[in-house]
Amino acid sequence: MRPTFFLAATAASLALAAPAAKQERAASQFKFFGINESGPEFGETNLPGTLGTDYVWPNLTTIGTFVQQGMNTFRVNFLMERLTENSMNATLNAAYLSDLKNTVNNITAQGAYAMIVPHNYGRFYSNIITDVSGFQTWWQQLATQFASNEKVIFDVNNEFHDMEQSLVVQLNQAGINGIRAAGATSQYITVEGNAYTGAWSWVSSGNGATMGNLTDPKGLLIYQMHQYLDSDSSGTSATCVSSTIGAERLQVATQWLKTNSKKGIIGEYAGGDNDVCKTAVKGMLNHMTENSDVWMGAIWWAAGPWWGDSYIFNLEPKDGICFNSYMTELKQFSA
Ligand SMILES: *[C@@H]1O[C@H](CO)[C@@H](O)[C@H](O)[C@H]1NC(C)=O
Ligand SMILES: *[C@@H]1O[C@H](CO)[C@@H](O)[C@H](O)[C@H]1NC(C)=O
Ligand SMILES: *[C@@H]1O[C@H](CO)[C@@H](O)[C@H](O)[C@H]1NC(C)=O
Ligand SMILES: *[C@@H]1O[C@H](CO)[C@@H](O)[C@H](O)[C@H]1NC(C)=O
Ligand SMILES: CC(=O)N[C@H]1CO[C@H](CO)[C@@H](O)[C@@H]1O
Repeated sequence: MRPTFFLAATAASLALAAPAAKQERAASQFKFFGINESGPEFGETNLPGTLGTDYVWPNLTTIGTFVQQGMNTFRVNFLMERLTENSMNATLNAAYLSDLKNTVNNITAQGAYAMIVPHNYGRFYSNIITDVSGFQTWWQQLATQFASNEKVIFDVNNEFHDMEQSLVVQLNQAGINGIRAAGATSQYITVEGNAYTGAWSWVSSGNGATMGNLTDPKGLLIYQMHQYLDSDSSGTSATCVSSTIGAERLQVATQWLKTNSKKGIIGEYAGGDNDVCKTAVKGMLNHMTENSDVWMGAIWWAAGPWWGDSYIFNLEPKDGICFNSYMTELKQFSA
């Protein structure tokens, strides 16, 4: 365990050094580069749960620190059940919505993008969502709240898995339709695939054969994939398979994006605090900037006030294991 005073001092000096570092960094091809913000989706076994006990909103001062470091995209994770209790077409919960809007508006007022994502795995109260039109209504209701904020990015749902492939496609299309019907017509939308939207398995899982048919009248669709570098790509180990695994695991997805003339983003990735992972992460990001005709950005998993000292991918400035070890490297890729 690292002494806290050391982390605090380093965070402060990094913040002060930010303007100079910004000039030194290599020009990046990324449009979006940032961090997942966790907290509002915590305590998912206690619904709706209590703010401050079961869940927490991101620390906006911390987001300011990341913006100074060159990060321009924050993926704000939240739960559908806390917005619409019991039914997908329920009235939006005023307190949760207000906190979500406050978070989003603060991020976008800082000039960054706020990607909002129901962290629901295609489920509502643990049941696979089969009410496709209800899901469209749900998105239309929420997107109305953000229709005029051009720096919002809509992420239809986090990591569908173990579902009918055709249902995953239908739900994504319903999400797109609901968002556009809300009058949110200028924003990017990211769709996610089945099988936890893994980049490494994008084609073998069946996503590749079906997801390409999604349509957006505004042409602002981005395919969001996730990629961890541990043995089973689950993001549960700080050990990476090899120092080249990052670029290797994206090869097939890169080719799919090119063949189908689509854009992609890696919405979750991380590596443990060790040299093999650091090289693998850099290799992955380099592969993406070399293929910036299809890859638009990358978002680290994760920051958030409640991850704690021991979380292997914690990028929170105060106590995050990865803040000191990765921030300098990541800054080179900032958008
Ligand atoms: C947010 O972070 C700042 C600086 O890292 C800290 O001073 C502040 O106490 C935090 N706020 C909350 C509510 O935890
Ligand atoms: C809300 O959805 C339920 C099904 O989940 C449906 O029975 C009900 O009619 C809907 N209510 C409105 C106002 O749309
Ligand atoms: C964001 O919130 C922080 C913490 O409340 C505040 O200090 C800052 O001024 C806000 N920034 C903007 C752009 O609203
Ligand atoms: C579109 O759907 C058809 C069948 O419904 C399928 O054969 C085709 O491969 C799909 N194309 C893409 C790019 O997903
Ligand atoms: C890879 C990883 O850390 N996944 C975690 C993401 O966050 C949710 C809750 O927000 C956890 O349940 C996952 O384990």
